[in-house]
Amino acid sequence: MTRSETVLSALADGVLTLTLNRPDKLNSFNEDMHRALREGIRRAHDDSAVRAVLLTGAGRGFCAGQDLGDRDPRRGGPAPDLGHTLDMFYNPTLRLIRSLEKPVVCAVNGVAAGAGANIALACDIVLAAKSARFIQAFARIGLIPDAGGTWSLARILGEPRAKALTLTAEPLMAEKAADWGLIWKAVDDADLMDQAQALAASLAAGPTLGLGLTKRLIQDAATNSLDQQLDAERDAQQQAGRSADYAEGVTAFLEKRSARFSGR
Ligand code: LHQ
Repeated sequence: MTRSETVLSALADGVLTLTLNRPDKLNSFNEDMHRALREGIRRAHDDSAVRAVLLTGAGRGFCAGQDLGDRDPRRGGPAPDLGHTLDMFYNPTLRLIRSLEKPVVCAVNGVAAGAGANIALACDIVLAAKSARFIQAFARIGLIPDAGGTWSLARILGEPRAKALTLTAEPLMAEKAADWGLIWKAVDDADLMDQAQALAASLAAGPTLGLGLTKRLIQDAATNSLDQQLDAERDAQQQAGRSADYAEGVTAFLEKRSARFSGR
């Protein structure tokens, strides 16, 4: 399988759909898939035709984290430097997702384990099939939760639930994940892709400059003081107020019609 096949990429109506595509391995990451996903997200940064991203998985799983067959310890040799793997692969991708000033929707179509779960949680709006489960599988193999998991779980869930999920590696079903606020929605399996595509399309047709600024502000709120955040809101609102989308939004409201946003 070539690199481009390990992540399928399709752009339509402003939505770049990236589909993790190693279904026989539950879309676990090998180096090709790491590179292909990173290239996909980088394209979303660089290509103004991309106004939203939809990330999902092919087959019955979303992503089972790192391909554990890639570093079979039975082959012997020195222990791998997994910190290097994070520096080379997961961390740049996580940073690209979080710094992308465009909405990223994730459709978790099946099991999301290890780094696969935490990549989903790094996305902006996460929908999951009701049959999907999230597993912080790391403790089963002697690792720590990576791909931003310790950061996002502790922030979203608080210590008690974050610790229980990561220390036990118990699966968390999609509906409970939604009840806990870890994801946006759990939907019937048959409806997942329709709902995720409709959501991504409606975001892509929206005032994406303002949506991108909103994403950044919400993320920065975690580390800003109120004073810093008020200043950041002022600066972003100044920018949004100068956008063509603001003028179009207000004009459309006054003319009692739907707005036609351009993302500028
Ligand atoms: C897999 C995998 C997989 C290879 C399913 N690899 N083949 C790690 C190291 C390096 C750097 C830093 O970061 C990380 C981050 C991580 O992500 S560590 C966590 C790695 N992931 C896991 O530990 C999860 C391993 N997988 C599982 O526990 C199960 O497969 C889950 C619970 C995800 C799904 O269980 P089932 O639905 O029962 O499916 P299955 O186990 O039968 O898997 C289907 C196939 O996919 C099977 O292959 P086969 O040839 O037997 O049909 C699995 O071997 C393969 N597969 N995950 N991570």
